[in-house]
Amino acid sequence: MALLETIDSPADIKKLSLDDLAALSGEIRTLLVQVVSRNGGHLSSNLGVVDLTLALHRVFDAPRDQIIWDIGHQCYTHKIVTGRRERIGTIRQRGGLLGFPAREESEYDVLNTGHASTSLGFASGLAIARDRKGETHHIVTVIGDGALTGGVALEALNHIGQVKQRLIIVLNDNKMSISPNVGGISRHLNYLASGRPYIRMKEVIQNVLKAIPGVGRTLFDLARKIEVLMRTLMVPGSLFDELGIKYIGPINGHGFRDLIKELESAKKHDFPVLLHVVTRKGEGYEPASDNPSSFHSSAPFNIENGKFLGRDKSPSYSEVFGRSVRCLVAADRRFIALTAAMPEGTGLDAVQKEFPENFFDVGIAEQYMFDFAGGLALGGFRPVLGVYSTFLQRAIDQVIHDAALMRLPLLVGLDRAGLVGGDGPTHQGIYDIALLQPIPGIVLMAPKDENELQHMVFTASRLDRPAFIRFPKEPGRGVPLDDELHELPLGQGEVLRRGDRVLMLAVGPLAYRALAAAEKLASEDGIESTVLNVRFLKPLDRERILALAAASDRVVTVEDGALRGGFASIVRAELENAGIQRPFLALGVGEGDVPLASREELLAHFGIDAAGIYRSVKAFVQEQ
Ligand SMILES: Cc1ncc(C[n+]2csc(CCOP(=O)(O)OP(=O)(O)O)c2C)c(N)n1
Repeated sequence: MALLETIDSPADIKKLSLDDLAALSGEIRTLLVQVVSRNGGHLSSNLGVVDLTLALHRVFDAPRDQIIWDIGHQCYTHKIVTGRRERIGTIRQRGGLLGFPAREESEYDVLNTGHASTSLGFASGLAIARDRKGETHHIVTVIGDGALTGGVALEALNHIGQVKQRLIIVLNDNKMSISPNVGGISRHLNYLASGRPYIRMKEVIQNVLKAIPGVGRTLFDLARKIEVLMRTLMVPGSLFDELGIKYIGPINGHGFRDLIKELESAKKHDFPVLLHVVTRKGEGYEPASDNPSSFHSSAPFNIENGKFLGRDKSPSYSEVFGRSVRCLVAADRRFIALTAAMPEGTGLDAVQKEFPENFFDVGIAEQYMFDFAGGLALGGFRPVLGVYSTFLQRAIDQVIHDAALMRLPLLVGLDRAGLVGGDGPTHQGIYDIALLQPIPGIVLMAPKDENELQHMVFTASRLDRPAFIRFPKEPGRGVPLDDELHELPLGQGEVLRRGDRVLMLAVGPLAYRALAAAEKLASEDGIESTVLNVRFLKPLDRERILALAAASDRVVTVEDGALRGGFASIVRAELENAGIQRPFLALGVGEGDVPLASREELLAHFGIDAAGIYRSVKAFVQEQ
């Protein structure tokens, strides 16, 4: 790591020769593989942009020039060369560097990001602000071909082409979102990257010249010059040019000479330009370049053979969700599985593989996915959507305005609901209860384990209105999975244990943690509790909850989500309406930042692991 040790800031990159840059990128790749093999992380995306990142920091003067990373999952090299080299080993770990850019971490990080397609809007606003203030720095945004499929990025392109502010968009095209990228824009990028527009133009010019009798050598030379000129000016048929943004490319994203030359010349324009940079995901580490999807968000792995470590034996909630949807499709082809660029993450690749006709990946387009699903439902089909809780936030208007008001029967699996380890504040799934519970007519469930999840998928598939099932990112409990699925009685919870001192109302897999706490309270402290697995957040098992509360000394709610507006607020309001006054303890995610940590550490941090629940309930009982 000889060279890398001399890089304390981007200024040190500017001194290097092209050969040194190549050597440095090799050292950085080795470091990235080492770190991610231990901590997990977005390996293939980061390996793909090492050269691009070095070229950017070579050409631009950050932090004066502002370099923005869309999503931000590919920022590791940026972090390494902007003064965080020595802390890179702590990335994604408690107390360590975030795996995404964060303003509070460094002045080189322009935006806090994690969700896709936001960079262009910010860049556009920053460029207008700069110009109004008479400042002269550059604004450069790096957006992937996947993130470019997000509607908000396309809205930004539309506006940028109109306002025409000075701005450099670097399109990092590796043909991959997490999985192979999809859609017409992706096809258009392939067309541009292939150089076909240029070849076509060459043919046109040659044909025109051939049609002129007696064409001599000089005219052919002229034609060649016109070709070169046209190529640098504009590739015909580029969508970006049509929108008013000058297209430059394609550029080899692993060649420093070209990258530096094109970035330097992009600086000279006083209107928006888009540099189409072609990179390879996983570049430099064969297991990742051979299998970029698996190494997109990688678990720790063995560097020698690229095998992932410590894979859990019991299927994850995502896998069980995917398999359950696959069963629905197998039995009834009206069911159609939908994902917004997360086939593997949501488990719906199980449907994609076996029933490709009954599966759609719509790109990073959560809002569109809900409207598309609405259309399918109106047309008599049964859409099943897999979406992470944090990305559902994008589509709340569609849920309210398009699905709920028409009571369309969408079945939605809300994956990664609750506290999420490793990815930090942008990826927490803690707001879905608060966002969904006021919406009339919907159903919201939370299974206590993976077997209950199967039954909930089956139950939701029988409903005639939008139904959401929230489940976390944690290994399944390894409980037996029933072969025969049945409908759960709508709006009914499940009493797991009875006792008269404390009523614990627990959401999702926290029910087992509450149960463990209740057992310990009984055996060690003689405090008996009832534990209700809530199952249905909406419709709520209201009568039973009120009756149980009336029969208990105290009420405790336990949820893996934001307390404000969440389950605790619902129960509190119900008790108040019914005139039942009991000392009340709400356990969940309080206000304030969610720190970077693993899921188990976060549960402990917020006191909603078994030990935390035990401690809090014991103190609560002893209070009076
Ligand atoms: C709104 C939103 N939906 C889904 C995701 C999950 N996600 C993270 S990275 C990614 C793929 C991004 O592809 P691309 O922009 O091409 O970057 P690459 O990883 O290929 O470099 C997706 C879908 C997200 N971050 N934000």
